[in-house]
Amino acid sequence: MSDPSPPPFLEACARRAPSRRPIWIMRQAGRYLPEYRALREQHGFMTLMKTPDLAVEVTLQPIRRFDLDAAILFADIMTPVEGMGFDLEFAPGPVIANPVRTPADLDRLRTAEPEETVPFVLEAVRTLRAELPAHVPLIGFAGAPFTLFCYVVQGGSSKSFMAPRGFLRRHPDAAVALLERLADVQLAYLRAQHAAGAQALMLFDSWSGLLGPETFSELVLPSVRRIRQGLADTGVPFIYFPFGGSTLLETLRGEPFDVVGIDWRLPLSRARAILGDDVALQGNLDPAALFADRAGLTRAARRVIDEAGTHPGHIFNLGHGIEPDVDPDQVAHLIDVVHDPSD
Ligand code: 1CP
Repeated sequence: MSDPSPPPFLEACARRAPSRRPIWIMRQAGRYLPEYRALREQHGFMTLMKTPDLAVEVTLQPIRRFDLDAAILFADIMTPVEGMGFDLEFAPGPVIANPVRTPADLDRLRTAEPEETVPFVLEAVRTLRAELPAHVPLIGFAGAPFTLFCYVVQGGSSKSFMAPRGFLRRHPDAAVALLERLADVQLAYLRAQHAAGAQALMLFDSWSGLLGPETFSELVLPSVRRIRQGLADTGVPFIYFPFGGSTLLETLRGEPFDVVGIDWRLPLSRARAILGDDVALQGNLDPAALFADRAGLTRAARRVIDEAGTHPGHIFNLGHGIEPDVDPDQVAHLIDVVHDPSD
């Protein structure tokens, strides 16, 4: 018989003592793995993402190699945005040929069902759910409305995202309308992933840290709540990750999020003091710690564990995605330390 104990990742999300401290790694399927690079030499990123067998294979690569406690679907936060009528490419970050520049541009946006716009994602989720071992839950995900707003108004990546931040100030009503449209599309997308078998749902808010707390809570947080509320009846854990968002945590206290992701800039003990005990924390090893020697990596991982304290709601992760030139053996070592920190 297989192990009857509940998956540690889901236990930690529910703030119940897990049988071991769970760990997964943002961007765990990616370029630091030779097996990913081999596939990527044959196929473009869009093809990997849009071909269910390939997306399944890439998702499973790190699960085969490492003793990880969760899998994350291989897709991108921009994937469902194409269905709204945006021309999307990756170079390697997202590039949008027809960004939103004026409020009138909102009129051309479409809202279509995920089954129509991203059937390949849903098929990959169904297959993964059947293929993953029982102790490795599948995380579905989407981009948070403001982060997607940044890309669709800027038209690509940026350090400061001044075009979207300017749009937010110049056209607050149109900005809120666009955030709501994006929230509705992401909500439908996450619900479809859940229906296809995703066991936890994560919202990546990579750029909300560019905002001050007042702007964030007045204009942006309502669109996150809209998604959270729309998922309540699914009963699966909801993870919100405001990257660079340490200065926003006060505004998140008391929100009904099961898990909040913390980047490496804020020790987990301080995040815990701000957010209170009613939430699990995910994070937050500095991705650069994987470039330390073994002893340095061990120390850095143990420090994160010490900072997490005795609260049962801790999911070990990096504070942001893994870097492409990390040695996979370092990842194996990190996972060992997290599972058995006293060794
Ligand atoms: O060339 C390639 O191989 C493509 C590189 C790549 C990959 C592997 C991109 C382009 N996206 C992805 C996959 C991806 N993106 C996943 C897969 C699941 C995983 O293993 O974690 C996830 C969860 C994302 C999420 C994502 N995409 C975020 C949120 C997390 C974060 O990093 O802050 C963001 C901001 C994006 C946009 C994006 N897509 C790709 C790149 C290079 C970027 C970042 C661009 C930028 O910095 O503005």
